Formats: sequence, C-alpha cells, structure tokens
Amino acid sequence: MEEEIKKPNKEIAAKDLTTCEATAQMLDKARRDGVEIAPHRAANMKPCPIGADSACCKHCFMGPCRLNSKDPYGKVGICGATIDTIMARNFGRMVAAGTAAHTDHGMGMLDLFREVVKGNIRDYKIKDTEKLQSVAKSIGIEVEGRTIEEIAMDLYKELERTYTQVDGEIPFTKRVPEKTLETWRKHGIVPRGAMREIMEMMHRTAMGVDQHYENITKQASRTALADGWGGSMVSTEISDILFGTPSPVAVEVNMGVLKENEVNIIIHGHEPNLFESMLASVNDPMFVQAAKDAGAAGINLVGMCCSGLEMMSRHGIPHAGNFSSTEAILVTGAVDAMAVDIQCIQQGLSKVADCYDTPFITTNPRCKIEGALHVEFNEHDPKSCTDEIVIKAISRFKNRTMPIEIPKIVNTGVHGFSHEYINYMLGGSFRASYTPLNDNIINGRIRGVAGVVGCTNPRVKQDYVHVELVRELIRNDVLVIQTGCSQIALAKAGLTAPEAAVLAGPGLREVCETVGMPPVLGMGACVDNSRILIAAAAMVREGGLGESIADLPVAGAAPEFMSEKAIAIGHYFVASGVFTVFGVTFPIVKETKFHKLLFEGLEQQGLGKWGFTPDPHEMAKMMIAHIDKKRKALGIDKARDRILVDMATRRELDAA
Ligand code: MSK
Repeated sequence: MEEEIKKPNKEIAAKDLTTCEATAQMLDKARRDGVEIAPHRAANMKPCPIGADSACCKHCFMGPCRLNSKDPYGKVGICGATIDTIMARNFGRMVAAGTAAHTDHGMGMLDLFREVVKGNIRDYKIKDTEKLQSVAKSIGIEVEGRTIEEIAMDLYKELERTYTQVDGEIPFTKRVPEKTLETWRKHGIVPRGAMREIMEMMHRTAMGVDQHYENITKQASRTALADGWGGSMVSTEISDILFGTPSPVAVEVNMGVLKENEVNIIIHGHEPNLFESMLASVNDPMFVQAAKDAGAAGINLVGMCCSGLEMMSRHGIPHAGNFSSTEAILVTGAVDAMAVDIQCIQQGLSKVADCYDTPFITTNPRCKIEGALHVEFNEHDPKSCTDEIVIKAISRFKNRTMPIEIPKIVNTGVHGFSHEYINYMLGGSFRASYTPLNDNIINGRIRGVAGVVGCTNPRVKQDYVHVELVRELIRNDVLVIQTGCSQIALAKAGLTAPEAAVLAGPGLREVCETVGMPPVLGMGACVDNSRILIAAAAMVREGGLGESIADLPVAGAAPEFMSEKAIAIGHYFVASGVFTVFGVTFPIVKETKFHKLLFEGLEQQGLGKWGFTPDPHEMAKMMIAHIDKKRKALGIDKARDRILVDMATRRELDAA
C-alpha cells in the first residue's frame, strides 16, 4: 500500500503537517531556531516501499530477501518462502512485540502490587478496595468474610498465571462472553500464558519453522489475545486497584497548560507509578518553597502521551499533548524537565531537549537513551528519583536562558470514563448496568459504538484523521469511546466536552443531553483498551445485542497508528470479534491470500476482520456500514428507520 504514504517534501508548511495549532506554532519556531523534529525528519525520509508493504524478509542471512509487491507471486525468498509466509511472519512478530510491551508493563504493575500487598513497598497502597473485590470476584476468587490482604494475595497469585502459565486458559477468559470463547476454543486460539505465546510466536516465525500463513495467523491471534485479555487487562485493573478507578473529571489539555512563571515538569511514557510519585514530590512543601525561592510561582506538573492519560483520568492533571507533540513542546523553551519511563519515547527528544537546555531524564532500566541523564526509579524508594527530577527542574528554572514562547491554547474536556463509571452513569448507583446503552442501541437512538484509539504518526497530518473520523461518526449517531493519543486529539478539538453533543446526530444528542455526557468518552491510556473489551463483554451479557462480541453493532479504528503495540491491539480486537480499520498504511500486499484472510477470512471464522483506508470519511463509511450490517443481522435496523422518520417529522413540525 505504498502509494498511500506521503512523499517527502522539505518545504511542507507546518499547517500541512498538523491540525494542532500549538504544535504548528512550535514547528515554525523549531525551523526558525534551526532545530529538527519528527515531522521535519519524516518529510525528508522516504519510507522503504518494500518494507511498508511487508514484502521483505530478514529472518535469516541467506537474504534479506525482497519480493515485488506489484507481482507478489512472481518470486519467492531464497528458502522458497512465499509472499504470504513472509507477510504473516512479519505480522506475527509485530503482534509479539506489541504484546511483549503491554505484558511487560502489566507484569511490572503486578510485581509492584505483590510487593505492596506483602508490605515490602510502603509508598503505595491499595486505594480502591471495591475494585479489588470486584476484579477478584470476576475470576472466581472468594471475597466474603476475607481480609483485603487475603483477597489481594489470592488475586496476585491468580493473575500471575496471565504471564507464566504454560498450559490452560488465562484467568480473564472468565470475562469473555461464552460464545466468543467457544469460537476461540474451536480455533485453538485461547491464550495459555503471555510468555508462552510470545515465545512460540517468535519460534514459529524463525527461519524454517511455521510456513503456512493461516497457521501463523492463528498463533498471532492467540498472542494478541494474551495482550488484550491478559497483559493489558491486568495492567489496567491493577493500576486502578493501586491508584484508583477513574471517574469523570474536567481537564485542561494542550500546550497552553505550561506556565511561564512556574517550574514546568513534563512526564511522558506509560507506567503510572513514576507519575504518582512525582505528584507527591511536587507537593512536598520543601520543594514548593524551593521553587518560590527560585522566583517561581509554583511547580506545574503536566503529562504527555499515555502517562498523561493515566494521570488526567485519575487526578485531573493537565495534559500537554499527544505523541507527535512531545518534541515540539520542548521548543517552547518553557519545559524545565522532561522525565520519561517506557514506550513511545523518541530518541530525538534527547537532542531537542539539549537545544533548549531542558534536562531530559530517563528513569527506567528498560529505557536508556544516549545523551539523556539517567536517574533510576525504584519503587522501594521512589522519592529519591522524583525528588532529584524536581531539584533539576527548579535549578533549570532559576537559570533559564532560553526565550520562552508558549502557545496560548488550552482546551477543557471531561475524561475518565472507566467501564465502572459508564455502568454507573447509565444505570445509576442502585441499578448500575448497561441496560440503557443496549436499549438506546436497540431503539436506534444510538446507532452503534466505535472505539477510536491509538497513536499519531508524522506520516499524516497530526490529529486530522482522528478528528474528521470522529466528527463523522457522532454526526451519524455513533457513540465514540477513546483511548491513547487519539483521545488527546479529540480533546484538543473540543469534542470531549458535554457541549459537543450539539455536533452529534439527533438520537445520540438526545442521549448525551439526557445523561449529561459528551458524545466522545475518553477511557484512558493505550493499555486501557482493555476497558473497551470489558465494556463490549458487558454489552453482550446485558442481552438483546447477540451472543458474542462479533454480533455487536460496534467497530474500531486506529486512524493514525505508528506502533507495533497498535498492531497487537488491532489484532486482539479483530480476534475478539470487532471490525477494526487502520489508517496511514497497512503492512500487507493486496491481492494475496494473507490479505484475504485478514480482511475477509477471519470474519467468516466467527472472529472480526481488518479494514484499511487512510481517508477518514471513507473510514467512517466503512465503520457505519459494518454497524448497520450488524443491526440488520440482529433485526434492529427497522427501529432506527423509525427514529429517523420521527426526527424528520419532528423537524417539519418545528418548522411549521
Ligand atoms: S502513547 S502507543 S503513540 S497511543 Fe500510548 Fe500514543 Fe500510540 Fe504511544
């Protein structure tokens, strides 16, 4: 799909690289300052067309072998591997890498949980005991008459199986709708343990092992499910138990959250523990006084990317921007320290930070960057790291030499719609349930639900595809749920505010105005896509919308994806039964058997399927058509026709 990728052009104007005005302002400033950031690099780097199509193999050194995507069956690799084998192996390894990232993150959270429960770590504690009990109950752990510590230790032991189990089914398969689970069992794709699935995926894709694209894809599905219903879900649930389950909170988003007269500290990455401890350090009266002594009005802690999403949802901490703005924000000259942990940390940050005298600090032993200062974060003594970050930031503030230019743009929206809160919001505290959501889907006010998630990618205009797609979906009465950098794109566009209900179609607008919710519900970080799976399972359990996730009138999209993690997420949604559309590009050659399998065959097996288009309007059309197809299969398409007639009639009456 090479032709879809933007061709390099050194002269691309900032407004053509991003729809984020603040980032555009900083792109212009960076050019004036002679500093290069990712969108500039992207404009000067033509993607390898064979790699973009996944038509090359470098799994052994008889090659690397390059096949011709214009004539995919015209040649094979030196070992005889066909285009289908090569693409399926590459795809499987992307899924394994993405799954490894989420499961390693989740295992880190579980390690922390174990040490907290054992009393070996005292800086954190179990904050949400109600959630602890409900998660334990959901996987069959007895909670009645037992202490929190007893339940927590049992939960730890049970969830550890998510990673280490060598045979059997991972614990959260108990949450999967029965018919979906039956389909997985039939195809032999129920995950055993994440480590085993990732290991087997890597083995099977080594030279001379699995050379049937269908069999490789099966293992890719099993591996991806070990992420969505395993590593990612454990991460979300344990983070909620330790740090609190999010509930709606008004949050300021965009670069205007930086304050010229305060010490600005940015935390970027994915794990919530570093950020939670930063919060404690910046509120330490000793540091507040030190900042004042340095001439600052205070210390301003803000988040970016998914670390930021974790903290905005739980604490209302301001969020400065998504992935494609992480270098650009340093160009403001106002960042007194940027500390990072893991994932989506661009190496280029180190050089840009250096240009603006900003301390750039890595904190995690799994992520060191040449040129960055490393201050290791250790949960047994978290403050020694976070205090040092604050000291460095105050010192930089005191010695600021760089001219400061902060884009004066701030958008306010409501975020923090956890599965638990949606349940409560719709059903009320006495009858918390998904019944009103299902009823409104059945009666047609809400046409369906779309998960719009994922990264931004400098190969396309930042935020544009996310925002256009979501506008089109809500205009067509599709309720949108969000995570990751996409959520920040929509927050900057003002669509996460309840007032955005006016942009929705008549049915969705009515529901939003009745409940007081925005038409776009932000659910958290990219690891929190597991909340969407839990919500989908709850919709099936509630009844009236079929028996499996594949029956639901729902669809998913990652319109500007860039990460292997996104491929893993996309594939666990597909394997769970969801039609999932990606933008930018897709690592596959059309008119091949592997393409047919991903884009059609998996659906025929009772799973979901992949879709691709870089165009947001086409993407919306594909998703809505799929939702309508599912409505028809459920026999609820007529209800929606009636709603539309009702509204037209109502409008005529209004006009009369
Ligand atoms: S941070 S994986 S750019 S969503 Fe989770 Fe954003 Fe994508 Fe990274």
